[in-house]
Amino acid sequence: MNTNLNTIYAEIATAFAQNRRLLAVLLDPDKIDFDNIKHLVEKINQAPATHIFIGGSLVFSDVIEKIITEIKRFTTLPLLLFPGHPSQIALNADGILFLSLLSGRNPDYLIEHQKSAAPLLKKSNLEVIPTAYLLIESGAKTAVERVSKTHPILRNNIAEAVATAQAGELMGHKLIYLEAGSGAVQAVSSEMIEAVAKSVDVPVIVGGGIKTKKGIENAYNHGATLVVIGTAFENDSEFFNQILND
Ligand code: 1GP
Repeated sequence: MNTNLNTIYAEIATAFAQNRRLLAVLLDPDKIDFDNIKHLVEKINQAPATHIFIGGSLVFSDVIEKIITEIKRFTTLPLLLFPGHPSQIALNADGILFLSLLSGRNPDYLIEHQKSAAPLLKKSNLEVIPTAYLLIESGAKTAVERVSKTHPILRNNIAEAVATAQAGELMGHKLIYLEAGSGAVQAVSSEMIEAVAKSVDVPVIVGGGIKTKKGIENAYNHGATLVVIGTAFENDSEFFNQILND
């Protein structure tokens, strides 16, 4: 039986209610140099980060588990799995974004992978956070699009994003994740973030292609509760120092 007390979500919901801004650093285990984890985590601790997300398209849980153990030696930030596949479930994380790719029409990412993962998650002590995951067109084909074999919601189709997010909320998802894709050419537009955030009563996460302080603030100013930064930090571990000093 999973006896988790859901403290991570409670904290996100409180931040949402109080209009506080959260920031997750996304680490891709495929790209982490194990010997450099201490340095990387120290940089995250100095950043305004409130969460660490961990996930990638290729990795398997034994590698992730080892990486998580090492990360946890150096930080107390909550560590959430952001998996692309059930094989990436590592039981030593604090929680998991239990994603449903609602923008797509591939049953594997709507229910099949979730079904495969459910028995393990029920037995685990991971905090499971049901998350409606919406892939938004961002200028070029992204890894999520390739791996999931789904089409993103068109950038200017705000009505589609709003209706999908609302359906996600009504289905019981506790977070809406607007995803442009890792390394996206264009981040999700302000108009779309604002329209979605105004149309649901759960926190909105925004990620993909955000590489500047302005981009981060823009997402918050239009209604994001949590912004995810992956590539910008991956490319430059001084990224947060720079934006703090801007
Ligand atoms: C990807 O939203 C995240 O899933 C982060 O994207 O790597 O472009 O920051 P970036």
